[in-house]
Amino acid sequence: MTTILPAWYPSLPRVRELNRIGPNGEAYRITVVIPTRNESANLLPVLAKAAPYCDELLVVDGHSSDGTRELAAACGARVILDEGKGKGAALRLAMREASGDILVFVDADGSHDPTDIPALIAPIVAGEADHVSGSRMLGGSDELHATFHQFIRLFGSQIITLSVNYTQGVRLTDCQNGLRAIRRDVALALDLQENITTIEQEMVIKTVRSGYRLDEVPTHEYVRANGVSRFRVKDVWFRYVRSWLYYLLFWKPPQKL
Ligand SMILES: Nc1nc2c(ncn2[C@@H]2O[C@H](COP(=O)(O)OP(=O)(O)OP(=O)(O)O)[C@@H](O)[C@H]2O)c(=O)[nH]1
Ligand SMILES: [Mg+2]
Repeated sequence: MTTILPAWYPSLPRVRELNRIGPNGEAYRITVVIPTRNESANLLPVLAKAAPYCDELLVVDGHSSDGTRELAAACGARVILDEGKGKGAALRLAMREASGDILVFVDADGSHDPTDIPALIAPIVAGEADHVSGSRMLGGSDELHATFHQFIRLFGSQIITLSVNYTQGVRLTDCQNGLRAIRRDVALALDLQENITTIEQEMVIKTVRSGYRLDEVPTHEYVRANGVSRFRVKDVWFRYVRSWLYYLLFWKPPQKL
């Protein structure tokens, strides 16, 4: 992959301590998927830090009007346009389009640290997990604790996590994080349906209920680098509650691979 970075940008070494060879000698191709919607002010360091850890840098863009796509392409990323339905639909498109065996999802707003990628993929490469979620409860968050709105988000998220733990016999700490890695064949087998950020809990619940192995690693969440969050609980709470209850109680797991 050719990465063109501005002359002033500090050069980064190519792939470092990233083991992509499994116990039986199988080599995994890694695709980092970065969903973007008007993130030109934040994208460059995310691309630069993620590039050394992957074979394919796939930016899936939500019809940005601020030059995000042009910037991503100039940095050597492969850029695709989503269907205009939201982040969940964008990730589902990227799952179909990606060429990697392991997909790593990293937000473009600076909330996630791409240097967590080796820790996220290690259990999959070792054959010990099919899906690994970053956990803000284990790694800390600068975004979840300060305001009443953040408290409501955290409270709702914890209720969902507890319900998954006690109905499925697991001990998860974070069902909503956007930072995660998953085997591509498993992601496709989950037959994901959500169009917005409810896709995170859909992925977690379907992984557990289908009998795939879900692991968590501590990852820290940072405040978005530039711009303001568009997430409003009042606009989406109903979709979170509906998808949570549907996938946990009514959805029937497909045949496991
Ligand atoms: N392709 C695509 N990406 C999106 C879309 N909506 C948001 N994103 C990206 O998805 C990532 C997470 O976005 P959100 O969590 O919805 O928004 P946010 O403003 O970061 O809000 P917080 O959850 O508070 O951090 C960011 O990189 C966004 O640019 C969309 O419709 N399409
Ligand atoms: Mg964010």
